[in-house]
Amino acid sequence: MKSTFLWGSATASYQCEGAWNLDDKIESIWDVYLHENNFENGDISSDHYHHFEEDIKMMKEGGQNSYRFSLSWCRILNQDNQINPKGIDFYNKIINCCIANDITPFVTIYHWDLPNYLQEKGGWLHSNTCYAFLEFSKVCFAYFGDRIRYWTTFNEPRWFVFNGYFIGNYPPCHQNIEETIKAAFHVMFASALVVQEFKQKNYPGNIGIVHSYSPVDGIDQTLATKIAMRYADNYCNNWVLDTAVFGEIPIDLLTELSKKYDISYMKEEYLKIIKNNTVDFLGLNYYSRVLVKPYTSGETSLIVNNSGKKAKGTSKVIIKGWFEQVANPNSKYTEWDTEIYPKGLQDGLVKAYQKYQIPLYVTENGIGYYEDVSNGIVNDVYRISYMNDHLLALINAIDLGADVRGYFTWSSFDLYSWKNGCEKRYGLVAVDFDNQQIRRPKASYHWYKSVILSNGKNIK
Ligand code: BGP
Repeated sequence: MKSTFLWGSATASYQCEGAWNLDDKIESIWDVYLHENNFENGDISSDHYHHFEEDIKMMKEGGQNSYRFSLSWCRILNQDNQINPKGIDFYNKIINCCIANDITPFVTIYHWDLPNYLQEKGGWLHSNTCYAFLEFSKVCFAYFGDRIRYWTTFNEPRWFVFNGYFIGNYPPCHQNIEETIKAAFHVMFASALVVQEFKQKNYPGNIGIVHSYSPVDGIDQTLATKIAMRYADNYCNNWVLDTAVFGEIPIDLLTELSKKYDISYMKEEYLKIIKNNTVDFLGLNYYSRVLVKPYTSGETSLIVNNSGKKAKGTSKVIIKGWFEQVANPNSKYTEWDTEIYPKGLQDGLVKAYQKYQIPLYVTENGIGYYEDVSNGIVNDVYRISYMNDHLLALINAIDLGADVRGYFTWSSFDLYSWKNGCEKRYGLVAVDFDNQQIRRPKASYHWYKSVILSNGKNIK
């Protein structure tokens, strides 16, 4: 591994900061949605807002040299688009603390916590939100750009757009295919607007986007399966990756969509901005691949388990006329029905590099588990084994020629797992949510440190 390789871990503002209404922060869609429905929320969560120094020090002591975190729009700007100095101050402190500990900050501008007032004005269905996002990004660049060298515009457009507008289990909880397509387009346009700003103003460093990467495999080699794989790849990956890297939405995808839907809001002037403002690198979050077969029957349906409860064998994706996702009877699955398939990371990184030819970072990878953190050290051997196998896949991909420059495990410490609540834990460090958010490193934290110190050599 090169000496510049980023060995890190990742979090997101809403999931870990807590302090939901402190220091003039305004409400995000998640605050409103979770409060209104009486769902478990991130009001306090890991209270990173008050523990960030301790957390960053632990990263340093754990050998990590980079921290991926996101900026909360709701802390930085108020409803009248005025800058909140307390929000700026908070992120200045985080960034400075990273730098003082030799930790490279790796910043996500948007990890899903849209200001609620913007949702009330139409959210991602409205191009005004794209320009509001540009204004927010300008503030981020102006205040933090002197010290940040790695920026990403969005975390996982597919995940938050499909959950919010198609499945309806994330705010704004719509179930509408036309809206899904429109929101997806606006997010990709907003990303390009921000890339344009970054490049025009010549900020130092690089800018990318983070994608929930699902490399596609087929059940066999037949032509029908290959066609299904192409549909699945467009659906899962290409609309984000091709659009961000090549500046073009796949034409066969647009052809399909335009047969059924009005896509006239994809104006030439917007497409031009997308074309001319492509990313410098890709952040790929990898949890699993997708295995597909040709479509047989049934309505379009997307069932994912993020109820917080274990539910093996319940996930299902059918896109009518395009493809069906199938389970592999020979694979292991997590309790939340995610296939554990490290080879998918190796293949996916090689494939992505061959196609896109720009630097890649694995910006999330990890396993959620129910764990008792109330006493002693959590002996998370399953996490060690999961990370070992995925790091081996990453090293193999580098050996096969992929330019992979960093690995961030999800997550730095236990945090709020969206609709899954706080019980499903991903952290290298345990957070005792019932006992003043006390932190205790898990076995995986020490193991990861030894991996980093060996520069990956003790991965087997
Ligand atoms: C990714 C998100 C993260 C994180 C992770 C685990 O999609 O970027 O924010 O939450 O998935 O998912 P979950 O917490 O739903 O188990």
